[in-house]
Amino acid sequence: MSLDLREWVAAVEERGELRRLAGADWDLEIGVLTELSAECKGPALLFDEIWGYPKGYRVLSNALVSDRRFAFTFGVDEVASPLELVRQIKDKLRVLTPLELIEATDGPVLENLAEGEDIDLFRFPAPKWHERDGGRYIGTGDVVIVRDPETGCINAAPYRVQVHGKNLAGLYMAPGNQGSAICRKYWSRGEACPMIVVAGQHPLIWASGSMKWPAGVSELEIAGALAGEPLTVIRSSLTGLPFPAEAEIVLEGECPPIDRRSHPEAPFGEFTGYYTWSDERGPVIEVRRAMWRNDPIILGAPPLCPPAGERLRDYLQTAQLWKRLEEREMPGLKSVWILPAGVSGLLTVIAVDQQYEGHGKDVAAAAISVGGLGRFIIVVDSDIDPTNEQEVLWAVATRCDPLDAVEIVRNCRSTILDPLIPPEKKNLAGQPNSARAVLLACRPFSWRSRFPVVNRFSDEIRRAVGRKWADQF
Ligand SMILES: Cc1cc2nc3c(=O)[nH]c(=O)nc-3n(C[C@H](O)[C@H](O)[C@H](O)COP(=O)(O)O)c2cc1C
Ligand SMILES: [Mn+2]
Repeated sequence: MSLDLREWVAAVEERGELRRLAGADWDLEIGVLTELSAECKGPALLFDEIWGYPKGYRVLSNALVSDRRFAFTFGVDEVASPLELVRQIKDKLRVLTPLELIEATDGPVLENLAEGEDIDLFRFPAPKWHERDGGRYIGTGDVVIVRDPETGCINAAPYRVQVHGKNLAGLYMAPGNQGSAICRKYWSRGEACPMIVVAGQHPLIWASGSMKWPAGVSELEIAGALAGEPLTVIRSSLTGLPFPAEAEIVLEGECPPIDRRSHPEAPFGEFTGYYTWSDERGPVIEVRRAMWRNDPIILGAPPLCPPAGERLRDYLQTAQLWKRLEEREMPGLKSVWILPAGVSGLLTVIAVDQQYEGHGKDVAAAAISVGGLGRFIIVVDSDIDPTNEQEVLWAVATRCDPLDAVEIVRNCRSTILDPLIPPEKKNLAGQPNSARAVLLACRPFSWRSRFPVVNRFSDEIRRAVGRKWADQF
């Protein structure tokens, strides 16, 4: 697959999964239409002739909200069940080898270039996505590219980017993320961090950036591996940072230490389904150069109140958690799943074939230790379909004794975006923490063979009787 967003748009349109909408307002209308359509897993939406903007300046949203488009984009089975889709992505991640970047000196993104006084971020129709957002966000399905000053490694990850002024943007980088750690290295020397924001690009570049990779692994090279074709980049004459030659919009500049320059950032409707954080002194990006293709497309991916919105984060996080548990050679592991309402692993379900006393607890402990935000980890037997909320709740209701099958693990890693962190503990310097609860919703191992038998008919008898009565029933 080519890593050009336009080819992706053309392919999706050909499959009847793209809807073009003309005349919407960047001020909430694009957001509302995106939410309404995402709630029914609708087509990708391509907004054009946006109110107050010339024709051609576009916003694409809901790129991967349907499982079918997700599977198509990742090159896996398009009619697979959601669990099978995630399993195939997990298997793909297991054997992925980064593909070295190809360097070019020219590309479509250089079609337009503005520097200094000519830069105007309001040239692009960045939407105000949610009612109470603090402003317009040009970066939601974006990637932010920085270079580690010590190792020289390039990091690319989606961090939201707000437009503050003609040549001033701001962003939010969670303290645990590599991008944030890299910025701090520059700041601790009193330097600004050179930075590139790619505000429109192929969804696989965004997807690759959104996953956690070991420090030093290049998300841009991973994007190539996911596409099966190396990414072509141009190296900037300004910062030396690479950016995709076929990107739609590239903003380049630097992020000064926050004690030198900062700006209020957010509130912003977040992935948890709340407005949880706003920063009086958010880091800024002083934009020195903007480059864009003719008729540029912003890739928009606003977080929406669960279970609506992109499942990208959950699917990829599930695949990565599953992969890591497999790498630990955890026996009896059947499947891993993050429920749609369990955003980003706040509610994760793991199905196992129990092999020994304490097995469920081992699996849950491993899941906590390999990361994710967590909150509830539900371990179920392998007869439960983890993607079926009702089955999971039935298992909790009937197999999980609160007295000795619920474990609380205190003071684990958290984020200021967690709606349960009280306001007085919300500051970037503090390290908020939160608890994990493990619900062992599997039959108690020691007497599992004597556990009451499920009274649902076996598949065999259901099929046989169903066949016999097929014409009358
Ligand atoms: C749609 C989307 C939006 C995201 N927005 C942010 C954000 O605003 N700030 C942030 O720190 N992380 C955000 N993330 C999560 C990071 O991209 C993710 O943790 C990534 O693995 C960080 O990579 P890094 O460790 O290389 O920095 C977002 C993820 C997705 C999928
Ligand atoms: Mn990284």
